[in-house]
Amino acid sequence: MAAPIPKAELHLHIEGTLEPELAFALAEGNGLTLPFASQDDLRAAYSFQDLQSFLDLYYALMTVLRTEDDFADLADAYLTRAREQGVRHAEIFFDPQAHTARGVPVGTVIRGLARALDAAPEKHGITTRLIMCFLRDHSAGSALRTFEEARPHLERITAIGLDSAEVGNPPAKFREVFELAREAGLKCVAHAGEEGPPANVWEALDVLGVDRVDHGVRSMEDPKLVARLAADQVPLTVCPLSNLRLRVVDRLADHPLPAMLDAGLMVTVNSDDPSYFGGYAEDNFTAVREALGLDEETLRALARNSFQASFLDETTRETYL
Ligand code: ES4
Ligand code: ZN
Repeated sequence: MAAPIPKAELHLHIEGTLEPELAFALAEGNGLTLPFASQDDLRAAYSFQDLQSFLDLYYALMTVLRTEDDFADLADAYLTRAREQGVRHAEIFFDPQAHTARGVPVGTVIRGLARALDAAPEKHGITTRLIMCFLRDHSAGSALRTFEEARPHLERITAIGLDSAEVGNPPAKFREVFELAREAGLKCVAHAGEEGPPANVWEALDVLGVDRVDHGVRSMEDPKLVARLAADQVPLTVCPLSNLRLRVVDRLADHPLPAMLDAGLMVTVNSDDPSYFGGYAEDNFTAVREALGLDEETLRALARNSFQASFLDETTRETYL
């Protein structure tokens, strides 16, 4: 790889960085047997029809994560890969309910991740933030209970987010937990307009009051929404290889990224679930350069946007630009 462009990663599910090798090692350490004979067998299952078929495997495989050390190992492995891909700052999602629902306390998850993240500036040259996501296919009550369980750890958390199955689970369902988070001084983001319609992006903005929209690619179907996103320079964390693998687009060459840039949107390029979608941060930059013919100046602008759209304070942000 040529020297990768320094960038921030703003859309990264830590559970989606679980590589087959680590999954088998953690399974063995925890006395579990995976329903795959080998790492190659597991990789062969990474052929997805849509978001749900991916989520089924994603939730199944992450059951190997049990102990604080497991979460620290997962995050440290990601940070090693991220640095090789030019990442200098990472705002990392985690899914507490995917772990608490199977008996792993939220404190175990947060302490494990935080241990690796605390070491990251010195060990990897990467600063980080943590974003706690709620699973939108679980109830609003479950999100509220999870938020209260995480309250003792909120000083570790910068923002809340909303992820998992979008269709049928619109943002407004989670109005209350987003209000509580804002009262607690947290930033807010939500996946919207990935598989779901532009109406979900409107709701994320106007009902949840999000500071960034994750994905948002289907916003391009609604010219009034595009005008709103451009006027307010709402950051959109776009994930090209994810959109390809989950069949949001048929071919990378059809991806709306160039049209989004032409419309004056504040777009960033990110990796989502890199272990599953075939590429980390720089791999996504390379893929869009090759498939969409983006020039060096545009790629630099995307990297600059990634720092601009981050939750770093103004002074720290300046040091990256
Ligand atoms: C996700 Cl690609 C994607 N979309 C929605 N939720 C997710 N959780 C992990 N990856
Ligand atoms: Zn995502």
